[in-house]
Amino acid sequence: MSSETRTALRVCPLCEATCGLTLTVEGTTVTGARGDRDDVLSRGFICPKGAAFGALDADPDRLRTPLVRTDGVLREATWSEAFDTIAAHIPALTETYGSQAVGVYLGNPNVHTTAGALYPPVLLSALGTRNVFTASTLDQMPKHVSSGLLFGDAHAIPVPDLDRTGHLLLIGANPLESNGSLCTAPDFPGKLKALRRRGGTLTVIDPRRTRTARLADRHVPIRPGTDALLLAALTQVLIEEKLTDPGALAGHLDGYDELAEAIAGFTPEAVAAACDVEPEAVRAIARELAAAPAAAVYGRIGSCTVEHGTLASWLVDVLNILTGNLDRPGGALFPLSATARAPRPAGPGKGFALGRWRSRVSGHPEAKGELPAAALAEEIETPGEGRIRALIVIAGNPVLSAPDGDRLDRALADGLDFMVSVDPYLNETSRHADVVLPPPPPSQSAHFDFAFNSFAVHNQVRYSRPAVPLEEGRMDENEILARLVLAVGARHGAPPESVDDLVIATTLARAGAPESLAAELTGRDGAERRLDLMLRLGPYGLTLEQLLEHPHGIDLGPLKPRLPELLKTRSGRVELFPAPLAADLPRLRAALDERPTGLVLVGRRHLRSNNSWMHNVAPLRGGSNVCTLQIHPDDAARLGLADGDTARVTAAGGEVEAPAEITDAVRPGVVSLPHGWGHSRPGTRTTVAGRDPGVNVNQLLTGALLDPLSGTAVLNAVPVSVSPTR
Ligand SMILES: Nc1nc2c(c(=O)[nH]1)N[C@H]1C(S)=C(S)[C@@H](COP(=O)(O)OP(=O)(O)OC[C@H]3O[C@@H](n4cnc5c(=O)[nH]c(N)nc54)[C@H](O)[C@@H]3O)O[C@H]1N2
Ligand SMILES: Nc1nc2c(c(=O)[nH]1)N[C@H]1C(S)=C(S)[C@@H](COP(=O)(O)OP(=O)(O)OC[C@H]3O[C@@H](n4cnc5c(=O)[nH]c(N)nc54)[C@H](O)[C@@H]3O)O[C@H]1N2
Ligand code: SF4
Ligand SMILES: [Mo]
Repeated sequence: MSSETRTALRVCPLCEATCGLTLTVEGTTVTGARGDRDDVLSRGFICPKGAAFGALDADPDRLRTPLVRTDGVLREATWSEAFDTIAAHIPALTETYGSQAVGVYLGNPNVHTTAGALYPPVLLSALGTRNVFTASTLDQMPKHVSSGLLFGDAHAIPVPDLDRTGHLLLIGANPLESNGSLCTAPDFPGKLKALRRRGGTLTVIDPRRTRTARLADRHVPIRPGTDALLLAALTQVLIEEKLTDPGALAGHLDGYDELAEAIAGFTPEAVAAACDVEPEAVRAIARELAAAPAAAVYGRIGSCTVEHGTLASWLVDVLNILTGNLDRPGGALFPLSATARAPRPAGPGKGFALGRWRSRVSGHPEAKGELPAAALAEEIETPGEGRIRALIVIAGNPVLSAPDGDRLDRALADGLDFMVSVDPYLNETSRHADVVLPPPPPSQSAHFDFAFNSFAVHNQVRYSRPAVPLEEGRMDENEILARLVLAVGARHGAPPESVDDLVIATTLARAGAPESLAAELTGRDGAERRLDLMLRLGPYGLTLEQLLEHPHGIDLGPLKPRLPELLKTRSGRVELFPAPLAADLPRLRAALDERPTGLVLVGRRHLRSNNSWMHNVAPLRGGSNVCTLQIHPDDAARLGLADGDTARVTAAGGEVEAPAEITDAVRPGVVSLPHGWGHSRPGTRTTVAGRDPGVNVNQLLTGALLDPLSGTAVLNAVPVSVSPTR
C-alpha cells in the first residue's frame, strides 16, 4: 500500500448543503477535509461535519462484510452467501403471499447517494409492492403534496433565492444548525448575514430562540403547531388590505376568489390567541412582505411535521404567489437541475392524484406512492391478506426516527419472516435483519446529487468519482442495490449491469431518443452510464465527460423563472385552492379555538449531528450536542426542576427521562428534545454512541397523530407532561 499524500475532491454527502470538499488522502485513508475554494457552489464553505469526514469515513464500527443470520445469530458472510439467502427467501414469499407481502422502507441517506437515486425505483417495480414507506412521511411529504396540488408536480418545490432576496420569512427552520433543507445552500448562515448586510430583512418564526432566530430582525416565538393559522391570517391581511399583486403570474392562476372567501375568517384577531402572536405583529409581517421589492417565504420541519403540515406548506406558497414573489428573481424560484427532464411546452398536464390506494390496516391514503412510516408497525403486526412478511430497509433507522420505536422494534423482531437492511451500521433497526448489506464508506463511493441539485439556490452540476479505490472485499452500493433488484425479482445471478441496461433502454424509448445513443454513453459502470444518459437528455445537454473535465463543477447560472412551462396541473394553471386543501380547512378552523392545557414538545437539531447515525463519530460528540430536555425557567421553577435534574417526560406513546437544561431559548409552555438518540438497545455495534446513548424522543409518540393529507407524522407540538424524578 502506498503511503503518499494526495488530495481528492468530493462533494460532501452529510447534509443537503452539498459542499465541495478537498480531502487529504494518505494511502487509502482520508486524513483531512477542507472546503474546496474553487467549488462552483460552495466556494470553500465547510462545517464541522464535513471537517470530520475522515473520522466518519474510517469509523471502525462500520461493517466490512455482509452479515447473514444463521441459527438466530448474525454472522459475517460473503457477498454470494448474502445474495443467495435473499434469493432463497423473497421470491418464495412473494410467490406464496403475493407482492404486498414485501414491504420497503427507504431512509434519508437515499437522497445522499447515487445508488439511492438510481435503484430504489427499479427495486419497487421488481417487487410490485405498494407497501412502500419512506422517511419523507417523517419530513417533507406535506411540501410534496402541496406542490403536487398547486403545480401538478410533487417535485416542483420552489426555493428561496437566498443570494438575491431582500426579505426572507423563515418558518420552522433552523439552517444555522441544519445547514438548510429543501434549499441547498452551502453557507446558509453567510447568506443570511449577507441578506442583512445588503439591507434586507429576516423574520424567523420559531418557538425557540434558535441561532437562526438570533440573526433575525424579528423573531416570532409562535406557539407550536399553529403556523397554518398564522399563515392563513397573513393571507387574509394581504387580501383584505388589497396588497396582493401576483405580477407575471396573474394570467396563470385559478381559484383566487374561492381562496379569498375561504380564508376570510382567519383574521389576525381570530388567530392571535391560538398562535400567541399579536394581531398588529401579523399585520406588520404581511405588509412588509407585500412591500418588499423581492421576498421569499420558506418553511421547513417546524411547518411540516405538525398536524396542519400540508395546509401550512400550501400557504407558504400562496403567500409567495399572492405577493408576486413566486418564480421571480429574489423571490422563490424553481431550480433546473442538469438531470431533470428537459422542459416541455406550456399546457395542461396529468395533474397530481392523492390517495390512489390506501394502507391496509388504517386506510391511510398514499401520497407519491408512499404510505406513512408511522403505519409500518401495524402493517407487520396485523394478520390478514397483504400483511407485510418481509421488509427491505435501505438507509433507514425507523426504530429511532419514526414514532413508537418500541412497537416497531417488536414488530421487526417477532412479526417478520425475513428482513434485509442495506446499512453501514448494525444499529437499532438493522440488528433485526436476516441479511445486512453494508455499503462502502463515502470515500470509496462516487457522488452525484440527483436530488439536491433540484433544490439548489444556484443551478450547477458536480460529479465526484470515488476518492479512494474500493477496498478488497467491499461492494459498491450501486452494485449492491442492482444485485438486490435481481435477487428479489427471481433474476439472481444475472449481471448487475443488466439492471442498468434495461433502465437505459426504457428511458430511451420513453424519451423517443434513438436506441443507438446507448452505445455512445460513456462511464465505468452502469450507474455512470445512466448518469451520462440523464445529462444528455437533460435541459443543458451535458455529458459525463464534461463533468469529469470540470472537477469543481459547472456553473449553470442563477435561478430563472420557469412558469408556466413547469406546470403539470390538469388546467395548465396554478391551482391556488385545490379541492383536497379546501376540504381540510374546516379542521384548521376548529384549531382556532384549541389551546394546549399543558406543555408541548418540539424537536431540535445540532450542527454536529445528523438524525440517528452520527452519534458514533467521536469528534462530533460532546459540547452542546447532547440529549437534554430544554425547558423555560418559569416552567422549571413551577415543576421544581433544577438544571441537570433528571426530568421525566410522559406522553401518549410512553415515557422517557432526560437531564433538564433550563434555558429561556424555549418559550414558556414549550420543551424540546432532539431526535435520533436512544442508542441503548442490545445487539447493535455502535460503541461510541452506546456510551452516552440518550433517549428516543419518538417513544413519546403513538404514531396515531398524522397530517391526514400527507400521512406525515406529527413530531412537533406534541402534548407532554414533565415531572422531576425522585
Ligand atoms: N422526533 C423527530 N423525529 C424525526 C425528525 C425530527 O425532526 N423529530 N426528523 C425526521 C427526518 S427529517 C428524517 S429525514 C428522518 C430520518 O429517518 P431515517 O432515514 O429512518 O433515519 P436516519 O437516522 O437518517 O438513518 C439513516 C440510516 O442510513 C444509514 N446510512 C448512512 N449512510 C449510508 C449510506 O451511504 N448508504 C446506506 N445504505 N445507508 C447509509 C445510517 O447508518 C442509518 O442507519 O427522521 C425523522 N425523525
Ligand atoms: N446538523 C444537522 N443537520 C441536518 C440534520 C440533522 O439532524 N443535523 N438533518 C437533516 C434533515 S433530514 C432535515 S429534514 C433538515 C431539517 O432542517 P430544518 O427544518 O432547518 O431543521 P430543524 O433544526 O429541525 O429546524 C426546525 C425548527 O422548527 C422549530 N419548530 C418546531 N415546532 C415548530 C412549530 O410548530 N412552528 C414553528 N414555526 N417552528 C417549529 C424548531 O424549534 C426548530 O428550530 O436538516 C438536515 N440537516
Ligand atoms: S454543511 Fe453539510 S454538506 Fe457542507 S460540509 Fe457540512 S455536512 Fe457537509
Ligand atoms: Mo429529513
